[in-house]
Amino acid sequence: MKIDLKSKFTGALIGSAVGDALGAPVEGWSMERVRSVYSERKLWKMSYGRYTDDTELMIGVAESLIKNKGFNGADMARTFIQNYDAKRGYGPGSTGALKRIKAGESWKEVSKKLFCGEGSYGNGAAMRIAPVGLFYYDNADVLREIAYKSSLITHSHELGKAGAALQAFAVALAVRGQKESMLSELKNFAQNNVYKEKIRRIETLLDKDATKKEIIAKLGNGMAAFNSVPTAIYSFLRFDRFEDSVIYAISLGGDTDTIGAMTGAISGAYYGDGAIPNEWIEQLEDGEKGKSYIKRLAEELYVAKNYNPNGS
Ligand code: R7I
Ligand code: MG
Ligand code: MG
Repeated sequence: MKIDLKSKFTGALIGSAVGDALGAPVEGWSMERVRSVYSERKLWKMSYGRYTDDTELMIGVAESLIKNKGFNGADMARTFIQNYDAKRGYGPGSTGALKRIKAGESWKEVSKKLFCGEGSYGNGAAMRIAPVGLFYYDNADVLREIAYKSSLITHSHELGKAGAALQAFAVALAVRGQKESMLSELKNFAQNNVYKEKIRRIETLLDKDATKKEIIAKLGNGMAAFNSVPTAIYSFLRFDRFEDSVIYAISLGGDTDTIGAMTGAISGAYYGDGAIPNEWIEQLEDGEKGKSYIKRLAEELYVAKNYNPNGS
């Protein structure tokens, strides 16, 4: 079945927000503890439809790409700062970077000073990257370049940036309908050995119907980009329905809102917004920048993409 492009753009952004809101109440929990509140029932109930920093930052990425018809680092940083709501639960590195940019330091330099000058390899750049994957879905080189530049606002560690680029490319491949060929495409795309190894592991694990414990041990479920991005890709590839992938991702415990958001972005980009359970969309918050606004952003991103088809 052919799914139209606009539905894929909406699916990616709403899918990401849904995964975030579904995983948020259990963020940081073990796999066993998640099982104690989310039963093995087929469709989980979204009890609390509030999204977190993952979605708030993703909204900022989309707003800035739309406004500038492409990437503008100073504007994207400013947009993150304007949207920042501490109650959404930001990571310490991202909070520190945005505070320093607000105080006048350069958006290109601040993130390099974090973590004793190593820069962050947290998943904060990857979890917000879906709009970059959509806007540059047909141009892998520009996609990588913009994923790196947009990551730099908060994350300068190579593993943080490469994780964001890999997640963006997974979203792009999903938009293009390339599920069967996703792993071989990702293998060609990845330049960093840590991610190359993780992609090899995804392949092996998919072949053998692995247990959740194995996935946690071999791919990871923590806050580092090299643990959560591969797990999101695996969760998408293992199943054939949006809800099965997102439920699985969150059931692993750990950084559940973020792995849920990343899995939701890839799955939504593949299946389109029509595949996201209504029960979840209904529960998702709808305030000033809630689900109606996110849907509108997806449509505007789609229009902006058509206005700038080469994605330059
Ligand atoms: O990546 P970031 O924005 O955090 C995102 C997470 C998601 O789970 C959100 O849902 C929210 O809860 O926060 O924020 P960072 O602080 O840059 O990175 C997250 C964590 O990764 C850090 O707090 C560290 O624990 C770890 N980390 C590092 N540890 C040691 N050395 C990231 N980079 C390093 C490092 O270089
Ligand atoms: Mg979060
Ligand atoms: Mg998280």
